[in-house]
Amino acid sequence: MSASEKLAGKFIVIEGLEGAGKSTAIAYIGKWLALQNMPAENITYTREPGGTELAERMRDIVKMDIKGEELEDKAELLLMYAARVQLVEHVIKPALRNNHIVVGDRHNWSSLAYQGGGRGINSQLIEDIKQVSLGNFNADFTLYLDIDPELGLSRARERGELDRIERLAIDFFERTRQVFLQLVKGNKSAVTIDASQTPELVEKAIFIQLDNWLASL
Ligand code: Z5A
Repeated sequence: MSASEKLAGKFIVIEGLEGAGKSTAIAYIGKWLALQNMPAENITYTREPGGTELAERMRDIVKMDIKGEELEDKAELLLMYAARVQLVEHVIKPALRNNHIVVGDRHNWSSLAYQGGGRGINSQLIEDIKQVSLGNFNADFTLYLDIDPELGLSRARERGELDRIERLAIDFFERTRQVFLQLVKGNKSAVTIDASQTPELVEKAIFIQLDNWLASL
């Protein structure tokens, strides 16, 4: 079986804190897929929250500041899952059925890390919401880009104004990071990439991990 046949119908996810370099890493994954002769028209890229018209509107709500009304943590969590259900049902599952490879900028682990670790919402409650909304649907392979939150936020700051979540205190991101690290530890189909390295080294590390994963398929 060729590499592109093995990769057809698979869902790869990139996770990490802001400024970890997810957008940059996704371009490296695209480059790697081209090396595997995966036709560009058979690659679907997604981002979360977002990726459908309704999910993008939910993304706007999650990011916006409304004077005099705080978005409740549980409302934020539910919006993340509402957006995810729209994306999974309308884009990801149809693409996988069509033998596309799907490359996701964030997925379920972001909710466990940000809303669970960062906000402190009970992880069992998040698991229950995940089960109710997505069942056993999961990524086939997750690349977690690990970065010290100070460094990630300084990169994000250089790019422009910070949004509602990005302005939270550093310990929020420390807790978020710890959950990501735990999730990778407990999952055989996930790896950590040191995102504090130069872009060239990050690219190299991603290629090695993707090669290893492909060899295991
Ligand atoms: N969120 C949540 O709370 N719960 C959920 O379930 C989900 C999401 C799904 C999404 O915002 C927000 O929603 C996010 C989590 C929350 N919270 N915040 N805040 P987003 O999509 O707008 O933001 P993001 O996902 O964090 O992406 P980002 O800020 O755009 O970061 P990035 O894609 O990881 O980084 P980048 O754009 O590739 O790189 C950042 C800069 O660093 C850029 O200038 C690069 O040129 C530079 N860069 C990249 N790599 C390197 C290296 N290796 N060295 C030096 N500089 C680099």
